[in-house]
Amino acid sequence: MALEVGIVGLQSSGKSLLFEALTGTKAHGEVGMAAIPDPRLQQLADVVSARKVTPAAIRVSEVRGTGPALLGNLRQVDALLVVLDGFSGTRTPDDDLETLKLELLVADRDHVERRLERVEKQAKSGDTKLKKEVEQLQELLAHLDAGHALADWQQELPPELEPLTTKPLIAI
Ligand SMILES: Nc1nc2c(ncn2[C@@H]2O[C@H](COP(=O)(O)OP(=O)(O)OP(=O)(O)O)[C@@H](O)[C@H]2O)c(=O)[nH]1
Ligand SMILES: [Mg+2]
Repeated sequence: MALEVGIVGLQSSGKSLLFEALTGTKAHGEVGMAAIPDPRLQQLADVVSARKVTPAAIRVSEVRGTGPALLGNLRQVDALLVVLDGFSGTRTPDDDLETLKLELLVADRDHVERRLERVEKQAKSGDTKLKKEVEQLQELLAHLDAGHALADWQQELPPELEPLTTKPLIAI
């Protein structure tokens, strides 16, 4: 399966332009493929007279804003590309990065809370595994509400969780 990255950023930070530059398409708020340039590929293809050459590619998805619902679309990606406006002179990229990280944290808190609500209902059946997850999620939510990062959580995370704040983050 191809590696997948998600583009996030505040309004007018250059998300769509980066998406376009990487994928060569203008499909805003969509998913595209970015070919990984590798000069060895054509050489190899020539040696074996390959009829078809398929470069390795990265899946790129762009979300059109922040907020838990939109950011939630990126729970499957392998890394986040945070686009920061360093060109207009009207913004402070460091501050925007902090704002973005906070948005990601809020989205993860929301994610944990929703999962807790769901598992709490399911745990009424008496399933001990689910009851244990309820306890874990309650502790995790308390940890987040105390202002701690999910990445600082020392115990193992419930495997069904798909947090955003533990993903590699590349600021652009
Ligand atoms: N000079 C300069 N202009 C840029 C750069 N990146 C984006 N722009 C311009 O800034 C404007 C906003 O860029 P977009 O790529 O549309 O930004 P966006 O984050 O997709 O914006 P929204 O989808 O509205 O949130 C456009 O006019 C771009 O051409 C850059 O690196 N340098
Ligand atoms: Mg855009």
